[in-house]
Amino acid sequence: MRKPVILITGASGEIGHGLIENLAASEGTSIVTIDLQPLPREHRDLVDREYLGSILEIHLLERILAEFEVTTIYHLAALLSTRAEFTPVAGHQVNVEGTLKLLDFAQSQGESHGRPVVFLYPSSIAAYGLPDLETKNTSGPLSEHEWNQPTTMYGCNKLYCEHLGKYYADHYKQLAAETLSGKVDFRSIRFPGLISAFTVPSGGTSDYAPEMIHAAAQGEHYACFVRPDTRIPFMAMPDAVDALLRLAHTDRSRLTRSVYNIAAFNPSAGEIAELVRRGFPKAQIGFEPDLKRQAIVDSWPADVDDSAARRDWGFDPRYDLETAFSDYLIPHISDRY
Ligand code: AKB
Repeated sequence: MRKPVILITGASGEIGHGLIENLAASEGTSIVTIDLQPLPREHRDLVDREYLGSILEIHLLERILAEFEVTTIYHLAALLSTRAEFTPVAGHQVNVEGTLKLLDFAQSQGESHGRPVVFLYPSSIAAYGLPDLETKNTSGPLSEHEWNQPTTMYGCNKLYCEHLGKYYADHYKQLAAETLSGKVDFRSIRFPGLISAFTVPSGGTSDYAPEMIHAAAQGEHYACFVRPDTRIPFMAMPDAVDALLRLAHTDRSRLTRSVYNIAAFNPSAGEIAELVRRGFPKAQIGFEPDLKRQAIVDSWPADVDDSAARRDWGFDPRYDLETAFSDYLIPHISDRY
């Protein structure tokens, strides 16, 4: 008999950090992880098996298939938007080919144990691409289907994989004599920029917000790479982890779509700097826009419409902008440094 487990890819990254702690806290949950980087020491005891390696290594997935019965997959592994612009082919390999391998793995798992594998896929506001600032500033909160014209490799990868997931869930091998779809229960969240008190991201283009606050807490000068008026949606990490768990646990019959926007607050970079200065009065923050990274953030929406997530699965973030700083970020980050 194979042991039922939850599989997390990219488990050593930012979302994995909070997700492992939450999942491990619920009794009877067994966790298997894959990442190129080892898990932090405090997480090693929380998981049943840690595989060190790439999601592109097919023999790793075969070993997991042979040994475990995977019920749910949180596919967090990805090369983020800035990094993928420097190495687009590697970005495509990890973000698209890696996701394809995981979807195929989920299909095999579902076929072998007979139940659909719940597949959680973090997509991103990078799936959008607005043509210019005027359109961005006048189009209001975007729904999931609007302006799906990403300008980055990462955004293209995310948008395509949203479709790939739907294909596996609904149309997989649709010309075969027997019905093979329905073995992957694909559910995706388009995340805004995420800000964690415990980890600092690397390789993203929304990184200016977390970098600004972590630099201030360490007494370091920070040169923000976007203009003060730059506005995109953000969210505190605990709300992102709660959202993944809540979507994973919602009865499929309540879901009217497979891709959901979520958002919590959408401050400008200047407003973030003010809040950071309020928490850390000695913060030294300057603005030195990098025009190329600026163009990427300018193509992302100023706000998104998350009414479908609120209606279908009760998305309701705990933190707004004020409380994210006062109750979560400032106290925890101050403790950390
Ligand atoms: C990035 O900046 O690439 C990510 C994202 C917005 O998905 N944080």
